[in-house]
Amino acid sequence: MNMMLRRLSRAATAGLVAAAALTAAAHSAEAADTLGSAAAGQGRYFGTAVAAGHLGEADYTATLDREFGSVTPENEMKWDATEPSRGTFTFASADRIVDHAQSRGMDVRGHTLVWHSQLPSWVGTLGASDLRTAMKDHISGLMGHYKGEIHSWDVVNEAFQDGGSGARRSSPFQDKLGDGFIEEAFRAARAADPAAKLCYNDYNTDGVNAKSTAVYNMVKDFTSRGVPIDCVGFQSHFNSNSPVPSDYRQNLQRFADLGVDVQITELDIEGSGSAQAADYTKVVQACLAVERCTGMTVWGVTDKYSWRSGGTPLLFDGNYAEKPAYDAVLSALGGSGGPGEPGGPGEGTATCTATYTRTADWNGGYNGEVTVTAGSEPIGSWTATVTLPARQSVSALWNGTAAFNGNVMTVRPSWNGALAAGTSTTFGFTVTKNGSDAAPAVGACTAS
Ligand code: 9MR
Repeated sequence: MNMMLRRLSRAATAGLVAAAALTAAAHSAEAADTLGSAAAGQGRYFGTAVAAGHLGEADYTATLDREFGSVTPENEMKWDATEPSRGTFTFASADRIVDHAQSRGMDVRGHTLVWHSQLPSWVGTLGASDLRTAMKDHISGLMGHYKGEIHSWDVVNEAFQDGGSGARRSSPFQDKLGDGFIEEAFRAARAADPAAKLCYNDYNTDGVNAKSTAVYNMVKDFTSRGVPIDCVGFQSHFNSNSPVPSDYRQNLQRFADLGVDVQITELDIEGSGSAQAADYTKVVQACLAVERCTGMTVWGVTDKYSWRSGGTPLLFDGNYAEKPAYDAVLSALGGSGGPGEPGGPGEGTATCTATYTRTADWNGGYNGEVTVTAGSEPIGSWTATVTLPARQSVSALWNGTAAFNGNVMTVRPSWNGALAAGTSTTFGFTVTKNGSDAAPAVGACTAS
């Protein structure tokens, strides 16, 4: 497909997905029992970094699709991945993530346009004037490809040094273009996609310190001079050397008071058990306490694929089981009864299966029915997920209660939770096709 066709089809898909997301939002207040739906109930998004290479793994995508409302490509939108040689753009891996997210009604964060790392070597060889042109071309080429499809872009990443000086970090951009490269990048980004929120993103800026104060002063300068900036990203990679700062909320608040949104963009906290859970609680509570903290992203779905996998810093273990940190985040977000929570499904050894049939069909819609059957033990309750194809929406449901996260409908019993071993119940729903006759996918049934 040539570039122009690709852009047109990307734009068409984005419009349809926006409609699907609106449908889902109308239902999201009914129950808050996944990270994404619970956060949505607080007016926030809850996202994760995603690697295209893992999307073929069923447990990975099942967890991603069930729990998260936003994705950030972990490496696929970086300069080395998208413009490995000058003027030649490669979008296949990033497209895969964006397409997956859009088909499930998830938002996408763009990461990242201008960064000293994962930068192809040709960029460093350019003289100042050529480098300026190349930077602007990279921004317009990458943002243009996804125009209208990205809720926030990390325009510039990690431009400040660690330590007490608050100085800029050496990079081809800093060394050849000077401090002004950041402003130039933001202006080029606004022109390339006026609908995207434009963020500055960094680490070790989570508490009040010399580095965060240097970023703060830059943002203050930008807002006072009308340089386009909408948000600041706080990566929030924590461990025992870099714990959750006690002034985290105050730091987020001082940036918000400059008139920009704040986002937690790459959250992970090394550790385990209740200590890790308590630290995650602090982070979620800090974001919820700051009105302009619009959402949180954890830096990966499962510990086994984390960049710090040895430190087990995420919410799902290597087998996709919810960790105490998961329960803590869900609870801090106001959710309850999530999979694996006390009293929720996924506890104990009871099992169930779910099968789907279409029981009625007409031009604009159809009725679906899911049969839930208990395994060899009696069950007290069950949960089944139904993933709707793009464009379809549910207009009615019976013999169950539904919560929506994007296109994923999580159904729990209304009166029909308890089943003797080997017996079945059904729930049904009416779908508006909106031009798509595809069948929904019924995911794993969990029993408790
Ligand atoms: O998680 C990313 C890892 O897979 C890459 O190897 C690494 C290369 O620099 O980048 C990691 O993501 C980084 C992010 O892009 C920017 N902030 C720090 C993240 C962790 O290193």
